[in-house]
Amino acid sequence: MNKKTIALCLSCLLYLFFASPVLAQTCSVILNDQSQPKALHRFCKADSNGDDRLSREEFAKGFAGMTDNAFSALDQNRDDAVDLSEWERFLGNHETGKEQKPLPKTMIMPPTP
Ligand SMILES: [Ca+2]
Ligand SMILES: [Ca+2]
Repeated sequence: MNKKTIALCLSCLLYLFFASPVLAQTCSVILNDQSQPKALHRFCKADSNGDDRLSREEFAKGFAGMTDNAFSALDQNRDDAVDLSEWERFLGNHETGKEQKPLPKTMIMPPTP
């Protein structure tokens, strides 16, 4: 392996390590990790079929206080499910008292209609 190849491999590894922590999260990991935020545990407990996404029905059961409008606002890619990354983005936007890096513009929640 020459130096260029090694540098390329290293940058790929760094990219995977830093760019995809959200993608690496699954409910099976979260539910076994008590250090994960309670809101994530709640999301995963509401995921009754274990696909790491909440359908409208699962969302309504797990978060009875939240409206259908909230679901629509959370479902940013409009696939009629709230996945873990959408949920984490929501938590990041709404968390208080915890330092948050500013989110890129594309990740800011649209206003609730
Ligand atoms: Ca589900
Ligand atoms: Ca979605």
